[in-house]
Amino acid sequence: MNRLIPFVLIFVASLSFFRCNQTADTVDTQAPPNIIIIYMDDLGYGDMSAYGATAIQTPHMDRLANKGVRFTNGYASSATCSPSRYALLTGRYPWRNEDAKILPGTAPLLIGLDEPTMPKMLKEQGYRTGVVGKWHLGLGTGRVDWNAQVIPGPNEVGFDYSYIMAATQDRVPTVYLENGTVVGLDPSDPIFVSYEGNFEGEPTGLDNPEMLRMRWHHGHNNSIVNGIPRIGFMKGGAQAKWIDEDMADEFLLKSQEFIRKNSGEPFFLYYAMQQPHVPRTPHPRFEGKSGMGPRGDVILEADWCVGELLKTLEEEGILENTLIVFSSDNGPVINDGYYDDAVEKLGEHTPWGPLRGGKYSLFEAGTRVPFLAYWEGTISPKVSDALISQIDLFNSFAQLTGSGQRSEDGEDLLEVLLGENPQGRETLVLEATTRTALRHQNWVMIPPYKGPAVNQMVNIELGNDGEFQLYNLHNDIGQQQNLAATHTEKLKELVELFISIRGE
Ligand code: NG6
Ligand code: CA
Repeated sequence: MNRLIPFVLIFVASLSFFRCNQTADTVDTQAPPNIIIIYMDDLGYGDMSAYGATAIQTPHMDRLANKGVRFTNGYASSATCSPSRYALLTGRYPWRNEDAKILPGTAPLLIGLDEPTMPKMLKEQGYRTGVVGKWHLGLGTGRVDWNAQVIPGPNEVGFDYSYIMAATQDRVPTVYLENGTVVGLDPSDPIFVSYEGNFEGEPTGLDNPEMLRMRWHHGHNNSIVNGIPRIGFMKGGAQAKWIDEDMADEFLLKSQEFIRKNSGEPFFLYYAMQQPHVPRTPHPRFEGKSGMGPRGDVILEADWCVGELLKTLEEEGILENTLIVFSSDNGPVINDGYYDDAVEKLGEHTPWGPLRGGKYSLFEAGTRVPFLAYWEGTISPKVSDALISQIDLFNSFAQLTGSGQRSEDGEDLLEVLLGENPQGRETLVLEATTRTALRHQNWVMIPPYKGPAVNQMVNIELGNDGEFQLYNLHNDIGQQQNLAATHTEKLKELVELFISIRGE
């Protein structure tokens, strides 16, 4: 099949799908679609009803799934956040960058200023580019003054607009930054941030349990913000601190504003939601709604946000000219450091679906995530078993928008993304906290790794074993049967392939 289908042809091919009040004459065949990436934080393969969850209903996310392409073999590059986000935006394997690990809130910008990025590429194709939500890719060059303009950041690696939290909801600084400036900062109450030590006289989760409304289980016992103990120390900036329960509304609103402002031209929006990462702080509208505690409640909240975003696209009349890709940065975790009832109220729900492991794990649930492509009127609904990674979105969007740029490790899977081709990748390197494994066709090979089999704190199997592991996902999606000892030829094939890619 000709892999160089320009977007114009896709439009022409899809004209029959356009509503009858639109004719070929009124459709601008030159206009590339808007692109939105909705990126969840720690949403598991089994956390949506479209992926089989029955204890929780996610109708708006399901709409994307049921009216778009629902991938059963869609991957984040990594089992943690910063590496996956790095791969998503650069199309480069994060294990090539030794700094691509879970970053503290004071980490310098992880993406090199000369590195190709998805937003830069799309900007060159005439897109207005924006990021709203969780950044967690570092800011500045080493020592950030949060009271001045914080650069470089998203705006220096391709985004025209940014409204972000610097790292995670559980890490300081707990403020929003708009285009590099802390929102709502009172200059007479400057912000200081440290990951080394506390500021004199400031309370901490460790020393001041009486001040807490959410207790820490492991880690998360440094500065207290809004009664929630965080990772890292922060002083000052009282007026600028976010209200955790309002975060979903805030990011939604900023996304809607970006869409409304740019609905007349092609835009790219990276909407990086914070749910269901800890601390799980649903708006009171969603409190208790899932019966599963805050983890379930924030999934319902996120689902509602997706519905509101779709409404905005409809209101602007651009739903049929917008490609939406929905996914998650890594797999699920139940207890990620706070006592928040997630374990106690989980009931029958299985956030990992039929997969083994979870966040931080080299087993499938670490990196295999919900992965949807939705383009009303252009994509015909289907379930695709094609192997696809978020790392492929750079090249696929380049192809879609007529850019000649290609990233280092991505593949052009535009036809796969649009559900027109069932043949995805053959091979993908999986990553979890700097350890790597290889998926090739239906096989997964995990090399021997020292380290605990289970992270007891989060109660997740990490995939470590002293021996090689080999699984055939075709009939063993739950990775129960290690075939390394009996399928030695296959093991050899995958090990050689792995070494040829990783160079070790
Ligand atoms: C871990 C945190 C965890 C979470 C994770 C990052 C502790 C003990 N655990 O270090 O709570 O913040 O980092 O998650 O501090 S991620 O989705 O952004 O990668
Ligand atoms: Ca995450």
